[in-house]
Amino acid sequence: MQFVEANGARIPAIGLGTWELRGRSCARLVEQALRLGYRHIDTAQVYENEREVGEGLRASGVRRDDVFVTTKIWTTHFAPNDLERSTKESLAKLRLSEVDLLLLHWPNPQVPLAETLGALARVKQLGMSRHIGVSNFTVALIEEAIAVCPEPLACDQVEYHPYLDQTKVLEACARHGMAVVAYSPIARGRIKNDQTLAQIGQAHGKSAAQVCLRWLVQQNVPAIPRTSKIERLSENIDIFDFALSEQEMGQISQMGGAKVRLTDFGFAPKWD
Ligand code: 1BO
Repeated sequence: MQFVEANGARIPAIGLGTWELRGRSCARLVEQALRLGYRHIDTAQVYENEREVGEGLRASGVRRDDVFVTTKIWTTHFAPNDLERSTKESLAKLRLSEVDLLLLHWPNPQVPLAETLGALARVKQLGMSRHIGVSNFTVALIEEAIAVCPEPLACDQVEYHPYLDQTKVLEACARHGMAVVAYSPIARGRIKNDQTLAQIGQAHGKSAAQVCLRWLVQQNVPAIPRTSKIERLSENIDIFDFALSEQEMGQISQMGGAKVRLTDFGFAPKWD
């Protein structure tokens, strides 16, 4: 497993995304992923599966300290007291004393960012999270966050795959030592049938999805593919025994002009 260093955090380059995984199958996937060598699990309050993520973690037998666990605070808990209270609730569900990374899930303009980030920094200082960061933040919001946050931010977790150019966010994060963490890294499965990626994969004996994940990791972008199929878990992590050439990397990056954004809501910020 490779790691991406970001403002003190050491983030395993491939993690398991758990959005839309629920109940026993979520716990089983987390357990299986960890047995297969995953060391990074991503959850969120709004996914309603923190309890099952914790169960899978314990069932795997992997030492807690060897696993990087991220959770995210939902936007309705951004008022300072509420943020602290809901973090405690998340930890109770996960049955952990701390997470590795705690993120603001989406920007919420209804609560001043300085107040929310002050509270997020405080839960870090209280030992509830080793690192803190944001998710779905634009460049302007990253700059604002950096200016008001008393603690370093480790990452901005955003939708990122070959069909969505994220150059601006990548540059802003790099300026501040932050990682970009990619969710929906295989574009919710659409990548699997991509002819260009499949062709590149043929030369390396890899699938289109593996080429896509490799393209992210080679940019120092940790990726958190979600799958509900146990057989896909091994495929998604088997990307560390080959490398894409500069020309292949460039060819894939050019596909970002498609501007395919799969996760968008009325409350989303005005994207870069
Ligand atoms: C509403 C959830 C978006 C991805 O984390």
